[in-house]
Amino acid sequence: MRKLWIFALLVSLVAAFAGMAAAAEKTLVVGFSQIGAESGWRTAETDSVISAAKELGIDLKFSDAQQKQENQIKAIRSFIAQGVDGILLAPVVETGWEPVLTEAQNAKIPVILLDRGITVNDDSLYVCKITSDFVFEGREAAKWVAKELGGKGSVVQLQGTPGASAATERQKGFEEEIAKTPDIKILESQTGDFTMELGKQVMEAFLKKYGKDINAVYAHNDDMGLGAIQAIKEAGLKPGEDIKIITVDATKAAFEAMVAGEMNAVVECNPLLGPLAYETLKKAIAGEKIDKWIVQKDELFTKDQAASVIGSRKY
Ligand code: GYE
Repeated sequence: MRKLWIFALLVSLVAAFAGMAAAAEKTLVVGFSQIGAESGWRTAETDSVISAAKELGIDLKFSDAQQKQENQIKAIRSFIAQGVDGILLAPVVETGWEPVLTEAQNAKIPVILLDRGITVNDDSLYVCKITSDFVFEGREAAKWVAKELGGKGSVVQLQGTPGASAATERQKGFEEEIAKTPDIKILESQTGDFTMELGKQVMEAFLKKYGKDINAVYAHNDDMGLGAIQAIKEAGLKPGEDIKIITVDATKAAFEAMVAGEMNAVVECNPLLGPLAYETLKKAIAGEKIDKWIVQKDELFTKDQAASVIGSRKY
C-alpha cells in the first residue's frame, strides 16, 4: 500500500515537472503581416524577421499583403482565429486600422507595429511602434541638399507609397527643412510607390518636363533613386554629377551606386528589426511596460565614405 502511494507521488511529481518544463518552453506563435516585397529594404526586413524566428524557435506565421491593406486586415483576422500569442504588423498605410485592431485587443493579442506608424483614435490598440524617425531622415536629406547645391537650385522629390507614414513624414521633414533655404525650389513631387520601376518612370517624366533644370533628386527610398539613375543615364546625363541624388535606406545596392559615383548620399533606415521585435513582444506578453515608440537611430553617409563603409554594411 505504502509503496503504491510513493509510486503515485513520484509519478505525479514527474508529470508536474514535465508540465512546468513544457510551459517554460511553450513555443511562441507569432503572426507577421508584411506589406510586400517592393524594395531591397523590405526584403532585408522580411529576412530579419524570419531568420530571428528560426534562431529563437518561434513559430512564425508569415503573410505577404502585396501592398494591399485589405489583405493585411484579412491576415490579422486569420492570426486572431488561429489564436497566435502576438502579432507583428508592418502597416502599408496609416489610417483605417481601428476595427481590426479592436478585434485583436478583444482577443487579448498584443500587436506591435514594425517599420511604419499608424494614426488611430486610441493608442492602446497597439503596444508600440518600432520604427526610424522619418521626419529626421527627411531633415537630414534636406540639409545635405542645401549644402551640396550651395544654397541655390532645383530639386525633384520621388515620394513613397501614398498614405504610408514613411512617405508622409519623409516629405514633411524634407519640406520643412528645405524651406529654410529659400533659393532652393522643389520643382515637383510625385509618388514612385517605393519601387525602382515607378521611380524610373516618374524620373523620365520629370526629365522630359524640366531637363537640365533639375539639380538634385530626393528619393524616399533607394529603389526609386536607383530607378532615377537609370532614367538620367538614358537621358544622356551623368547621375551623381549633372544631377545629384540622395535617397533613404542605405542598402548595399545604394552603397554600390555611391562607390560607382552615381549616387551622392544616403540616409540610413535600419530594416534589421526581427530580434528587437520578438524581444519586445515577449516583454509585452510578460506584462512589462514598453515605450510607445522604440526609435531606431540613423546616420547619413556620403559617396566619399562609401568605399570604406560598404564592407561593414549588414543589409
Ligand atoms: O524605407 C522603403 C520601403 O517602411 C521604412 O518601406 C519602410 C520603407 C522603406 O519599402 O524602402
